[in-house]
Amino acid sequence: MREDGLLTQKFDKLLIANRGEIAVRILRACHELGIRTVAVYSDADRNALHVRYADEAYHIGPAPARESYLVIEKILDVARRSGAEAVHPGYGFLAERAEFAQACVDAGLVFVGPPVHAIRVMGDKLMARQTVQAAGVPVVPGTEPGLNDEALVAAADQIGYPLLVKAAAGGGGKGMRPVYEPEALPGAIAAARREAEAAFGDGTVYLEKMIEGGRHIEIQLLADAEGNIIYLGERECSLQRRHQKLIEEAPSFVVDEELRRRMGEVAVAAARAVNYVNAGTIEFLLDKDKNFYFLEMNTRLQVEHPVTELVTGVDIVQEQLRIARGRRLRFQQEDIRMRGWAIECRINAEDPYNNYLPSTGQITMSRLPTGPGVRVDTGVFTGYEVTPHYDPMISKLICYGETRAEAILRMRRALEEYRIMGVKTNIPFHQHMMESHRFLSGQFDTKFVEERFSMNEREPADVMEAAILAALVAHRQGQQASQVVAPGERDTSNWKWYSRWERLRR
Ligand code: MV4
Repeated sequence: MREDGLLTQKFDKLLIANRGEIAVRILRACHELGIRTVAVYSDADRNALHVRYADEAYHIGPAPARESYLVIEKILDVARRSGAEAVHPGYGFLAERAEFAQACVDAGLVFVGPPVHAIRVMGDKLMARQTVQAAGVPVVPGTEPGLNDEALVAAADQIGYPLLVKAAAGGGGKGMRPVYEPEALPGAIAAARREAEAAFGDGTVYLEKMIEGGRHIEIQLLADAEGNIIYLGERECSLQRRHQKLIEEAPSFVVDEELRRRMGEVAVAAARAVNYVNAGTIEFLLDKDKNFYFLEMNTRLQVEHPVTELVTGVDIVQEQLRIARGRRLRFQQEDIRMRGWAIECRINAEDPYNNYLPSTGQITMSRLPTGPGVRVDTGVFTGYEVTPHYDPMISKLICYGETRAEAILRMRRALEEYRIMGVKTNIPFHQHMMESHRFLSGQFDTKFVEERFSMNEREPADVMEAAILAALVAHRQGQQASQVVAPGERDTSNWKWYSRWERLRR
């Protein structure tokens, strides 16, 4: 074991400390690599897909996660009983809990993830900010650690308004408060502190200047135990609602080769600052002038990893397992090429026509879309019972095309094919978004879904047409700047897309 709590060594049997689609995704990678698999399940998951796919499955308690999937001792007990030599935490649940990674390593188990130290540093958002800033990574103007309320108020005038009060122990938007004028600051600090204390047992808060109209762009990284770190390009994750991502794509409409290289190199420097190993993601905020700032590092496999897999051809979960087995990265930075475009729609059991209210019950019928450029990652099937105990995401629909336009056309076609009965889903939301001129033209930021997107409004046809053309022109300029069309020469490929789009429009 390394001093920072990293253990890498060959293993032949792995326990998956998770459920649902991500447990299934990890099982698939294991089966491809000849690794034997151990699943765990709660009362609510007796018939789940991950239980059926695994070589062995162990019951770990009642449906509520805090009595099953979140109980470290139960997971370790199954590892002991089954003879598993490694643990993959997936995302959510125990994935970013340093004490879980530590407990695995203490039990002699390989934790398929980063060193304990890296989880700890990046888990404290204020410490993460300090650490990467010292490594030359741009952060949003804000406060240093160790300031009392008085010092925070004094620092605020330097930073300027609007600003955000953030909880050090927060992350993912938890415990964040906007402040628009000085009079509101002391109250916001006190409230944020109280909230953070209650939620995380740590009331530490800090201030950051608020970047308005920014986009959420994240860089996927892979790092091996020898210190080789590469970036697999970016994902555009701005389409969110209440900090839940709904649609992700790779590449981003607004990132060109040069910006990708700069963001990638900065992301590698951030990871290197904590001696990072395994798969990880650096979240950046990209402002209107294309300045980018470090927000957080996610020290886990992410929900949206498939869009990166489709455009790079790298199987991220297989790479995680290889890295954890102590192997060197199989790729150098020059080997990584992004090709085509991938879009992911998260299919949630919720009602987009009723304030996204979660929908539960038995799935009486499920017919998945397939065909060219379509991938579905799911843990559910006909007969499956959607319960209120876990996340409402029941599947991920990922479409690939040579261009963004082709990916969108395939997504529309796939959403049309998709049939789920028994629970309500947000498929209509995605269909509506795939028609939205703002989505088609790539003009959206993190506020778009909540503030400017309505399920009830229809955009007029002429606005749609203008937007489609704008999107196609912008896309071609960004993608194929070197392909010159002679003056007067009609660009027929644009027209082909345009007419197909026209036909698909309802
Ligand atoms: C910000 C910000 C604007 N300015 N920080 C939200 C999640 C967490 N990772 C940080 N978040 C933000 N931090 C500064 N200084 C805006 C957000 C934010 C956001 C970021 C990414 C995606 C969606 C978001 C929605 C609301 C706010």
